[in-house]
Amino acid sequence: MPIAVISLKNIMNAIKIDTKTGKLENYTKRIVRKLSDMKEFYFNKSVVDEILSKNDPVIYEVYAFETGDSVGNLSFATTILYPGKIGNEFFMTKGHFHEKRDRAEIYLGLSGSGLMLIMDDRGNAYHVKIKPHSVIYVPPNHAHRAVNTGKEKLIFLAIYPSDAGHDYGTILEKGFSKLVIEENNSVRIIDNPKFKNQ
Ligand code: PAN
Ligand code: ZN
Repeated sequence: MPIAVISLKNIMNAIKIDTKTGKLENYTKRIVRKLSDMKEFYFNKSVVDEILSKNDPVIYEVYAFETGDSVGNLSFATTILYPGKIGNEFFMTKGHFHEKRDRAEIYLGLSGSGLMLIMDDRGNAYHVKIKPHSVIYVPPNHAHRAVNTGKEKLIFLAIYPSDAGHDYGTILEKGFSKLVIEENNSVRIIDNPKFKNQ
């Protein structure tokens, strides 16, 4: 509970986002995800190993303002997803279902361009473009992953119930049913041959 009390005190003033850098004022948690933190999430393991033998690029950063995990509260976070590819697969977030599956979420694009993959628990997936001023609704019971298909940083704000939680394990085990790749200089969304539908 102390976290909720401190956070609510902090939130009695508006919180600024620097839309150029994606930094959120007064954040309570910062996460930096490097390739080594998410190497199992990319399709081509040998390309991952080859890159990691030379360097360990930052794929994305998150600045979160979390208000504890009590029911009824909302938390929010900015994500700065860098441009780049692992082989032909664009830089992306790990992606997750919410631990409490029925918790929905809203994304708001702030800078750059990319897309959100949204998938139900049977692997049925669709995508929505994310760019400045676009609002994306992630329905309950759907996994979600952001992909940077552009040349600039992709920056967005996510707003989610504070008790939602993140289940990365299911994605680690089964993967996403779609991959977002570059082919002949264009963005393609293809079926993931490694997706496990069980
Ligand atoms: C977002 C994500 C954020 C990072 O705030 O947590 O973009 O992606 P991963 O959590 O998949 O690493 C969100 O969806 N929160 O619920
Ligand atoms: Zn989420």
